[in-house]
Amino acid sequence: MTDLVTFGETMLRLSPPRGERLETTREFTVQAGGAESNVAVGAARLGADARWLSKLPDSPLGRRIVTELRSHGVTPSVAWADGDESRVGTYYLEHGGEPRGTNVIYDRADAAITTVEPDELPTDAVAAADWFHTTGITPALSEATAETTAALLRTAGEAGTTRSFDLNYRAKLWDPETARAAYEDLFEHVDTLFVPRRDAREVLDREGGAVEIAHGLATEFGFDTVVVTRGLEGAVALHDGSVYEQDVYEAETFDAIGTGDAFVAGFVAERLRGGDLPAALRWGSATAALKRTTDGDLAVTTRAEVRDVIDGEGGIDR
Ligand code: KDG
Repeated sequence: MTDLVTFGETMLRLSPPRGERLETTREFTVQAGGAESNVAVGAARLGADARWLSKLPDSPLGRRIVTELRSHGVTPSVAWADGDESRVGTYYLEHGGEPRGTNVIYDRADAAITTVEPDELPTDAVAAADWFHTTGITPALSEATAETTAALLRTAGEAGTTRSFDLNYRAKLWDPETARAAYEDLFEHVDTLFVPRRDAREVLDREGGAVEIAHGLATEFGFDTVVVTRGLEGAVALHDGSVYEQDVYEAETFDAIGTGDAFVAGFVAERLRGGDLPAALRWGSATAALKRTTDGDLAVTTRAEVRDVIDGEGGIDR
């Protein structure tokens, strides 16, 4: 039985070397990147049996994504589209540095996943899994992805699979009002919500601090668990009426993209091993810290490294 199933788009991430501009670079590093496969990779690296569901063109670019995810221990379950008629989404990432911010440019309109239907995917794998995870990026992509997201959450709910949803609001994909309406339609099918405090305020129209936000959302939508992330201020979780706080672990940031997904991966991996809420928050936070030290979307780490972060052990291993 699979521990974790995720569903969403994975793109090719193209980034110039640090210090070079998109306008002038002659070189790109190419990596796979997508919030839901980032979670699957992070959790697989921590020992979970993880499967990722998506749709890709049957082309060298589509196969490249599958090969990269497989190399990290994820099982891809892909609906293959005609390789000549469909496309892989791409995103360009120009690293920032004071005083210039990091810039993401999407080139993902009409990617293969925008036509996905639930019956193209192994929905029985969702029903058989312990945990199903998806994010607020997927319903933003097309009507078909929104409907498939809802269908998979329903399937998971009927089967008793725990369902988590990371809000992951992306302003370049839609506006706050449209996003909020779509999220609220899905919330009744979600057990654990991950939400950045800023998005709770700006997209979900919530007021107050993290604890108040978590209580409000849990009361209104019936979540078992709400995890509100607050960047460098750490995370707050509300679970079965109790509040838990988690600080961030210090990290030298090399690449912040994928930090939130690494947090979810560590959290879910620990819950799947039977860890309680405080332990899951520690694993989430430590996995996120390790992600920040490496290039690319993926949390390429090990259980021993996460344990060392939690235990405060680092330094040179020789
Ligand atoms: O969370 C990291 C994601 O933002 C990155 O993988 C790209 O999936 C992506 C998106 O849609 O922004």
